[in-house]
Amino acid sequence: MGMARKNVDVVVVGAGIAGLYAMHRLRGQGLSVQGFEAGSGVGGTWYFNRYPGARCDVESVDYSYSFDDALQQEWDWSERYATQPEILRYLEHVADRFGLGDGFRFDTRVQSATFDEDASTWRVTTDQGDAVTARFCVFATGALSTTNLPNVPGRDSFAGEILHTGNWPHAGFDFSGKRVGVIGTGSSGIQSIPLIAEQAAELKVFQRTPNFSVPACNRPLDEATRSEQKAGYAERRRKSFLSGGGSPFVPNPLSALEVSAAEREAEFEHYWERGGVLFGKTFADQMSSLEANDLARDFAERKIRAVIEDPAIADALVPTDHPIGTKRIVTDSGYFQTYNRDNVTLVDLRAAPIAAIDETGIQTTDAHYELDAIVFATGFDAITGSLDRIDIRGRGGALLREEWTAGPQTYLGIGVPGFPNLFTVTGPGSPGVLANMVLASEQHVDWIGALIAHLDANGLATAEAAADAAAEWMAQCGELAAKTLFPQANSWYLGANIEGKPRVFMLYAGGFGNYGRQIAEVAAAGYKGFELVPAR
Ligand code: N01
Repeated sequence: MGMARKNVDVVVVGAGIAGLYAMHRLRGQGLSVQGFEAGSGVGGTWYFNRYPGARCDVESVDYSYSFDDALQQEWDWSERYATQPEILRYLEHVADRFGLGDGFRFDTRVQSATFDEDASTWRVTTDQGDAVTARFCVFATGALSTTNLPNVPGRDSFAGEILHTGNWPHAGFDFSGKRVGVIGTGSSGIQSIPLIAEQAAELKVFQRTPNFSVPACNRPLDEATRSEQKAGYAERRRKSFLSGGGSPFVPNPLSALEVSAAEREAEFEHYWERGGVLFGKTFADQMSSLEANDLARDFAERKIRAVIEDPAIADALVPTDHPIGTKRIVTDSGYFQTYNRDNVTLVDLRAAPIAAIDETGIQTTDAHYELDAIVFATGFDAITGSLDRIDIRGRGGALLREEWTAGPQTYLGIGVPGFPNLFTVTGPGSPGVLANMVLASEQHVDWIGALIAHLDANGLATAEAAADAAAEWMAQCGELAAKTLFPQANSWYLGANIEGKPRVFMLYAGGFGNYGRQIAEVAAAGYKGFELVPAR
């Protein structure tokens, strides 16, 4: 692999779902593009998150690109919810099919991006010594890619293996015969725990906060189902782009409070059987009314208790600190049942927190656990983390992470005041992770591509989000979030999982379809809210 090109129209950072499509779309409109990717191959989050049990919680038929009908007709998903290896194979296939890999320099981390005000260009440098000048920078760095490895005292003295779900060894890890500790019970912990339990001699799960998890109801897809899905793709995608969450499902329009108890129970049962995050759509007001949410929460609690043999363990596993859905509902396969196994112990950190890690294991305030391996399933510095660790300097040398110390400021989740021609894909201020990330990435990249085409067609050099437009946009995001129950959870949506991060709900909670309409209106109005500056 040679050095990167010195001078291009666009630098794309990241070769995950968004970066791959950006490479395809922007090249396709005649732009020269240089991509950079820290991993050794394409895939982004699906490249790094190789832990056992990793799979998507959006149905594969929906969690796939829509931009090319031949692609969606050709590709066969084997299961309703694909595993990480299958999704990675799909993304590698897309890269091959559209010849995208050669646009990226792999094993290369972008270190800085600096705006040159005189030339109206960005200078991008990497840890491999590249220095590239570009008119535009597209940050497709992902919402969940900078891992959070808590700095537990003594961590590095541990003599056994330390793993993080978000950066799993490519060769896998054999837990056979080992005493294993898993710290964290978010999606990554909950997906991996049942599989680790099957292999390990002993598994201790260190739980600080219990989480809601709904069985995936995963199943293999047969040929008939696949054919039916493919025949209906156009309609499926149309509905998805209009929907709240980017998949072709709409919430039940009923209020949980207006139906009879029997009807309510039947609806909960029906949506529970649909599996995973779809349970969040049982009633229209489940995410806005605490009273409605409590009913959903009570139903989920009964489901959890029904599969756990020991009531004391069930007590410890039932979430009590947040309304259901205000943290991403986990989509699991046999999670709660795992605690019925003889080789699995739940260590409740609310009763006795971790005090330290030492050479032989984990010390809580009341016991010591001897371990051969510790799995950190402790999540990510989400949404802003991957941007914050790059030195991004805009006009006047302003550093992006310093501009955002009180919380991210974007216009439409795409442009940033003071940072002309820099665009974020599925970044803060957009629906981001509240939507299907594949379609959300396509939506953003298409919009950015059209903006660049508009600039070039009109002799314009730069587009910069106006400060007042961004302030209004973020205020709107705050108002939308305040109408929901989201702010009530200590979630990574609010940065609550990272010490020192400002507590701001970072996403647009008004729905993917509504957001799409809003950004289309901005484009139709000549990119209202952006300052468009002619070339000199
Ligand atoms: O991370 P998380 P994740 N000591 O932040 C605990 C997506 N995803 O990687 O809640 C002890 O949710 C922490 O405890 P607490 C999905 O959107 C999707 O699991 O802070 N514990 C929590 O239990 C998801 O939401 C899939 O008290 C500590 C856990 O670690 C997002 O990624 C699969 C700790 C972290 O949970 C992130 O999920 C995987 C400490 N010092 C991920 N620090 C799909 O299904 C943290 N914890 C598609």
